[in-house]
Amino acid sequence: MGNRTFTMIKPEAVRAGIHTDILKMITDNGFRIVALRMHHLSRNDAMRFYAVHKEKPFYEPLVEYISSGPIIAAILEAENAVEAYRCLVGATDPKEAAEGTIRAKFGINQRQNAVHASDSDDNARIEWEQHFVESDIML
Ligand code: 3AN
Repeated sequence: MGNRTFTMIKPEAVRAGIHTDILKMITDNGFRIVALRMHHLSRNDAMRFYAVHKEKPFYEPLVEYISSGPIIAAILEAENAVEAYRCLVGATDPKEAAEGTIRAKFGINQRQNAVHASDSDDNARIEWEQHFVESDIML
């Protein structure tokens, strides 16, 4: 199991100004931020990022939404990072997310669920390489 994962704070959370609370919750839970970037994904960036979902009915609105305003991308470090971070993030639907998770606290609905969390070591790397070059990342 790798010790790094990728997260993205989604546009509605950045727009609402709660990204600092989310970043604090992440570091308070033992994750070290080793790369951080706020930027606005183009429609093409968003399509590439969510390419695995391109057959799903929610793909088009998801692409539209994720490119609707600036996001914050980050690489997080912790032991067994992918699994540990998905645990902190909670279920996709904030209504089903366990108490004390990021989505239970900050999510609005299934689409506007505050953060993205990578689901495997391989996908984490593929995803962070869409936001960072090697020299952006702390050793
Ligand atoms: P997770 O982010 O919990 O791993 P995925 O990978 O299944 O969930 O879905 C990627 C993103 O697609 C979610 N973060 C969410 O924003 C959106 N999404 C997933 N399922 C739905 C749905 N049924 N309706 C609307 N948006 C959805």
